[in-house]
Amino acid sequence: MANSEDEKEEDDTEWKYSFVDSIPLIPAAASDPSLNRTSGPTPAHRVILHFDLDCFYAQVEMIRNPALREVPLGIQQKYIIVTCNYVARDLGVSKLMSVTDAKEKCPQLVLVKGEDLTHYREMSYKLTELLMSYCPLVERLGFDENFVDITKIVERRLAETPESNNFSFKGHVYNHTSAELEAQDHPRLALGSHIAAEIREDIKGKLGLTGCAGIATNKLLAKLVCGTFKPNQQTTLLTENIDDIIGSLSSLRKVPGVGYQTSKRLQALGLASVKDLQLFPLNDLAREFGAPSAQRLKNLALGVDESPVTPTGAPQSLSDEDSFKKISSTKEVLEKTRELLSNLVERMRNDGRQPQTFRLTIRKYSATNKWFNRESRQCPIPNHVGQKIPSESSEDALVLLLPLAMKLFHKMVDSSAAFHLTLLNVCFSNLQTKGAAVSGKGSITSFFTQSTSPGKTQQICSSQIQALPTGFQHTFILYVVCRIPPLRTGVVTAWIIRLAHTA
Ligand code: TTP
Ligand code: MG
Repeated sequence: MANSEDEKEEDDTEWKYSFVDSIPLIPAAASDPSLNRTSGPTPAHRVILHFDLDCFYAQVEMIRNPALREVPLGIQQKYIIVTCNYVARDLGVSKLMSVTDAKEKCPQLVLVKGEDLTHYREMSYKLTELLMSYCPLVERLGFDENFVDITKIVERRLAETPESNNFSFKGHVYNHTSAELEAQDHPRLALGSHIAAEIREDIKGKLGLTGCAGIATNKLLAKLVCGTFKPNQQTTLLTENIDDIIGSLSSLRKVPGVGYQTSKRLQALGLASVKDLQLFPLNDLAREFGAPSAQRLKNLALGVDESPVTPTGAPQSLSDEDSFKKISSTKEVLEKTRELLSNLVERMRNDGRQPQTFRLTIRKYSATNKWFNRESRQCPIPNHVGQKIPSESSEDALVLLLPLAMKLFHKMVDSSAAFHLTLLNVCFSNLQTKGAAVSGKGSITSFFTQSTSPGKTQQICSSQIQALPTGFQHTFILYVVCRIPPLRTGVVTAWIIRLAHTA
């Protein structure tokens, strides 16, 4: 049953990992047979978000081909529609319908094969990575769901909020039409709803994806409330409505955490509804499932979930990107790449792992395909450069990475002709923990750092530059440039561009 998600073991069934598989039994609950909702270490002050993207595979396909947005779209795996867009849902198609039934319901349904998960997986990790830029406590659940524990962010905001503040909720509040009155009594959840809205907006802005969010005091409740209003909406669950939402579940199988096998065993005990489970004696339940699982089931039936948001593990790549109306000169590309790389190197340094591969992605302007017109080139990161990234000399790494980036750029863009870019993305992948990478010798950067100090670099004369090994000259100049304020780099930029171009 228990089978936690492991990124290193990601495979084509990753979306399948369900809540029941991802939550370990809680030993503390086992030793405390009371059913008290406030027992255990869970503070009622936790604020947990659950994100679930709308019609995920279909959204990815609609981003890749915007023409699909307006038509009923089904994603087909073998003979099943694994998901469909909301246009198709309005016409009676539903998830997991057979292709035959779906075509019968909606003859104009457009089908896209969804067996190759590459794009879905890529987008899935991008989402988790984006969430992790808010806070490290992000737990993946399948491809398109994530829990985020934002308690600390909320506490910080609360501390900064003046006492006179009038709290309000963003989005829906479960079982409430007008939530203004409750907001003062639930400042944390109210703030949580604002943070959820900000994050959803960011997901839309950066990845072009819409989704739902649930805001509650634990994972179980956040997941339950998340789907109350779909698509592209969010709902907050107040503690006084926990019984309502649990009571609304039509069967035990609807309780996140109760899988198929468990529900069969409960059925065999004569339990059909959530109410049945709530009332069933714990001791009898323990005889069938053992004390820890029995307590866990009882807790779930009461909306109690003390399990922490357990970070799924570091992503397999880190990237940063920016989109813009127009970049059409190599100088702008260099400046933007430098800015992005600087942030990324900093994040990579905090991460502590050493990337082995660098990828540059660009998006060329296209009037017809605004979102998914991307092109990438990648190259290995020389070990002496990679080693610098998670170290104190990460700035030096930046200097060495810029020419690599520009070289990749020139592979994709003929800069002697006019070009129009709308996005740049820099990415480190193949991340290895310290010691795993081959140790490098003779780092050109260490040569620079030994022979120059930042203050002195601007005084280096051209003969010294020319004395450097061919191919490292441009690197050295970039090293200098990165140490002087951006506004003063203009003069040498043209030179650097030429050097990077020929590298
Ligand atoms: P879901 O989140 O269940 O569905 P969804 O995101 O498509 O739609 P919703 O708006 O209702 O959230 O699953 C996420 C993706 O997982 C889905 O896009 C396709 C894939 N999937 C399968 O491959 N097989 C399945 O049986 C299910 C349910 C989903
Ligand atoms: Mg979804």
